[in-house]
Amino acid sequence: MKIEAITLREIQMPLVHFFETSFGRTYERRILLVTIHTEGIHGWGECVAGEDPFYSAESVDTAWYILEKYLGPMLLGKGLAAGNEAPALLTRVRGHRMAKAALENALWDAEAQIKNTPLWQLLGGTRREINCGVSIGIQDSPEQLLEKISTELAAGYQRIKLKVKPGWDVNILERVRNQWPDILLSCDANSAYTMHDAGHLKSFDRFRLLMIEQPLWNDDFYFHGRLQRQLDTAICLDEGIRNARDAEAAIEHGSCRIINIKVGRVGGFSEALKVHFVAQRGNVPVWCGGMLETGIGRSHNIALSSLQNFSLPGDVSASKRYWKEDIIEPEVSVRPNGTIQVPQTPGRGFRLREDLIEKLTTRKQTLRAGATTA
Ligand code: OSB
Ligand code: MG
Repeated sequence: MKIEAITLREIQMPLVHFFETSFGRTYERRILLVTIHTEGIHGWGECVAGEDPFYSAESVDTAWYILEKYLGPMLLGKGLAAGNEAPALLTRVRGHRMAKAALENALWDAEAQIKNTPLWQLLGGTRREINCGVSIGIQDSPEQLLEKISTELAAGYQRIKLKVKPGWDVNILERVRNQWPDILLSCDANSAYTMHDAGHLKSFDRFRLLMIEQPLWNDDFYFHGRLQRQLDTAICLDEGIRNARDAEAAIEHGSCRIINIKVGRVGGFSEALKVHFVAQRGNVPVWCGGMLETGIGRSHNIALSSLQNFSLPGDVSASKRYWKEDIIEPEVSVRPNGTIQVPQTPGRGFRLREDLIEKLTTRKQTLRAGATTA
């Protein structure tokens, strides 16, 4: 694959319903999409960085800057045999894993098209369908939350994950557990607690949660290990796992019993696969996290989720939960048994609605070897 040009593009899409975590509320997404132009093929990648540097240090604007100034030029004019050759070419840039992932994943997307192979097969997946859960944000009232849970259970989702923070946790979990004693239930704190809350977090044990996701600092696994030894409930790390080395250290230290893999958070498909295999060797199940993606990121998450150790329901759910109109067709839909069928067609398995993408575009820039054009 000779990299002839790279297009950076920002699109804006309002969410069907706001999404609130312990770090803030989002009504509208700004999303950076990357297109790799190679041999008449367009490979697409989605950057999962948020509008603000609140989930992690990256944001849409930092990713754009790093892609334009450093990562794009490192690939332009190069010839690559496969997407998995990208990390070595980008390694001089430290961090900025979401920006790197957008680029690397676009290469895999192109490679799957060129090889006329489904992306999931290229990644080494085996599952024909993936198990789906939902992540439900903090709402304006507990009643609104209970209603949302009812809707998602009726749609067939296999696991409900609730966003929690101090003041929206035990009171909420109590009501949910009273209403649904037996559902698969978990919670995600996005680093809203400290070790001063260890006793409080221990009291979550009575809700029989499948896991509590990233209760402590985003950059920690030492204290998560200490906390895990005090809890019956499994800790799942999200923010804390940046790469396979982190996964190995966290597992060895006993910081978690489950790992959430987000391909953007770990820097692309290559590293996501490594995390998957490290966890598999350590008997730690993984599941695929979500970052409010459009259909491009969503289709990539489906492909990744087809690997064997993705044995717990993920946060990959139907397009219509997020978007009035998704930018792929067909949109991602979930069957009544709470699964998504892994597409058997070559590439990402979903066509792009390029006219719609064009309409939603608020800025666009094409980088070419030795030149930059708006
Ligand atoms: O921590 O998993 C998270 C969304 C934005 C930032 C962080 C997280 C999330 C979600 C949403 O939980 C998952 C989804 O895409 O549905
Ligand atoms: Mg999380």
